[in-house]
Amino acid sequence: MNSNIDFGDIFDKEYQKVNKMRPNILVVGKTGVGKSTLVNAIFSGKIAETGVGTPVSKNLTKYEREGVPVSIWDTRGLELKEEAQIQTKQEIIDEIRELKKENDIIKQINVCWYCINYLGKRIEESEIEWIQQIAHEVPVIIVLTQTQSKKDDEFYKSIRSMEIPYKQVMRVLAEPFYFDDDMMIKPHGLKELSDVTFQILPEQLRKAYISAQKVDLQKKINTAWIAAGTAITGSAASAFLPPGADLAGVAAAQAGMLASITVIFGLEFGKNFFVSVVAGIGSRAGITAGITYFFGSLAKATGVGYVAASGIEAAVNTGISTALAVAYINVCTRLVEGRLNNKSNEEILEMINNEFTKQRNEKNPKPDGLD
Ligand SMILES: Nc1nc2c(ncn2[C@@H]2O[C@H](COP(=O)(O)OP(=O)(O)O)[C@@H](O)[C@H]2O)c(=O)[nH]1
Ligand SMILES: [Mg+2]
Repeated sequence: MNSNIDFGDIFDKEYQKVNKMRPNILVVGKTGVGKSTLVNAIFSGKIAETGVGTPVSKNLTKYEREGVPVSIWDTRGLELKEEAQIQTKQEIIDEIRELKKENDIIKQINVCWYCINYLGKRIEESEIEWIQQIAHEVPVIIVLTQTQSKKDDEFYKSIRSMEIPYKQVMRVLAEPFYFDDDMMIKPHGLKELSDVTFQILPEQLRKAYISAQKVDLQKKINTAWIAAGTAITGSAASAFLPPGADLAGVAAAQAGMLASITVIFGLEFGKNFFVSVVAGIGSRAGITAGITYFFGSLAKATGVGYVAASGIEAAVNTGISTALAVAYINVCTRLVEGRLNNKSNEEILEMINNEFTKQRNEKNPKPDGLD
């Protein structure tokens, strides 16, 4: 029914737009402090375990995973003895500088998480110097990992008072910490770290970051809504279709809008989800009058051909697209929140349709979870 639209291709195009602008995050710290655990807690797809590492230089490897638009940079050689480390550290600094020289935000390190294990309660002079060197090259967030207490104790104060041009000192616990069977500290600080990172990143890389992270749903909703607005405004200009016009353009614009929302919601809503659920929206027969506008199916639905069918005014098109965006964002939100576990694609489709009908009757439709 939607044979003229290649949904897989539309998804790939939207993903590539975001993927091109992926941020580079350098994660540094001694072995065992909790770097991998932290990366896996903040981003979708367990990049630290399953990501593919590409050596970028002698001492830097970047880890990436399909569907998660972020690159995690890891250092090598810092497990070595003290003397060997001095040289490695200098080489790493040189490599960071080299990347910076290109003056291209997508090639350089955009932010560094310098991880220190809070449980150790101490930091050596040589490590302080090392952080200082990095902080002169790139924005550094000092991350105190495995923090159990958020009391401002001496260790925390001593880290904060270090003479290093860091951006922030953040305390996190990436996974629950168990004392006994019945005593547990919940993870904390992840959303806060994620937000500070987001603020530091260049504007152009923020959308990819929002897509890759999984700890801040609010940002996904807000960003998806902005993306929908941009798509709707863009297509409104060309939305009045004189009789005889092809509806494929409107249809592709709507599909593109939904693809861009899907990408922002992230990996769990990959291409398969998009192709199987979204393609279904326009192909369901006998549903509301509004939804038959989707994906160029209007002409078929009215049964009178293009002349009558293509006279869609911009305002009508905008209203439909807006209601569709809100419906889709609301359903994606519920999916992320785990409220729709075990629902089939067919049931999800039904839910989008019901939401759409509801939003069509709203004067001023907006996603539920909007800031
Ligand atoms: N409970 C708990 N354990 C953690 C946390 N972060 C790290 N760990 C543990 O510390 C160990 C080393 O963590 P890992 O992430 O592999 O450290 P890395 O070498 O810096 O990548 C693992 O056994 C983790 O389970 C945390 O936030 N909570
Ligand atoms: Mg690790």
